[in-house]
Amino acid sequence: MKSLFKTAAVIGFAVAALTTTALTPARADDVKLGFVVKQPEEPWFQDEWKFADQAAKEKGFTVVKIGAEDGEKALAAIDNLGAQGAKGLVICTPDVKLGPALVARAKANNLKLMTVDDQLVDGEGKPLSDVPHMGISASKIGEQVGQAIVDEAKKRGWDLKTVGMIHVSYDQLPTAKDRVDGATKVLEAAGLPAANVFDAPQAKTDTESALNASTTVLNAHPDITHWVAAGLNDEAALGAARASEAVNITPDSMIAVGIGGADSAINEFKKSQPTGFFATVIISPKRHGYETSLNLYDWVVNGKAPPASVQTSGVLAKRDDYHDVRKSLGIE
Ligand code: FCA
Repeated sequence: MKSLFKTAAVIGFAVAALTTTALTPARADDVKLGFVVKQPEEPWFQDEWKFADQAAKEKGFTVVKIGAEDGEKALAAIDNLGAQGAKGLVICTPDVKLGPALVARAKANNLKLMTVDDQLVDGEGKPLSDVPHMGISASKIGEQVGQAIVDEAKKRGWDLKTVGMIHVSYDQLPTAKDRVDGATKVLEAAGLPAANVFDAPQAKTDTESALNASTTVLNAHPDITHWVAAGLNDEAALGAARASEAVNITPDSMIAVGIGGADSAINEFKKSQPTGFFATVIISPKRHGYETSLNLYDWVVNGKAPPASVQTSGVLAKRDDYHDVRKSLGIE
């Protein structure tokens, strides 16, 4: 009898303890959150991490930063975070089609899940809209790229009918397709013939892949003397610019405009002479790193769900004004 009472008391105590744990908001210094990115070597993602760290420092939580270059690593990262007792993660996935698998894995590990930059899709390619997401307004930013190219081509007195476009594409990623489509639409509306848009599909979203894809295009059209280039990010535009240099197209015959504005672009602007990388649309690593982390923290600690979808904007910057633009965005 005595032992039965004892057992009941122990169970009662355990239930009380569990209830208390469930009701007590987590203390900041107990909270661990993951920030997983697909390309940790890319300056954009390093900036996201930097701003995630800033949020963590301000609020007193811990950010665990993990690079996951493929699906296997992304799933392992989620298990790893679960094993460490993390409460949630922000992810820019290496493959958006992993959507349902990532959601299931986060759920199995009791982790709240948010996405940044690249939105998850289901088996049919539809966005997983119940996972909170912060991305860029891809079509609009692509149109800004197109407009910057058109304006500069006019300034240089080019006849758009004779200009070739290196269309650096990575169509399996919807935000990439929307960005490049936006740029192409503006260029064609301004008079660049659709027949002069040459697709340069990248195997990966880095400079080397863009360089390889662009080189093929340039080699196939030695008759064209004036070139423009657009792609999903600064690395894509840089790859096109590097390819033009390799075939002796001078910077005054090339207008490549990127998207990002992290060190990949800034280092280019710092060179003593202009290159074919003419401009970038600076997007905000602060919003994508700092704000996503704070939103996730608020969700974990206060139960306040993040906005379902946020689309951030961008501002055009060139060699001569990038400092001012960066200052106005609070990233310098
Ligand atoms: C994608 C690209 C990155 C960056 C980000 C906002 O993830 O691969 O380079 O542009 O969107």
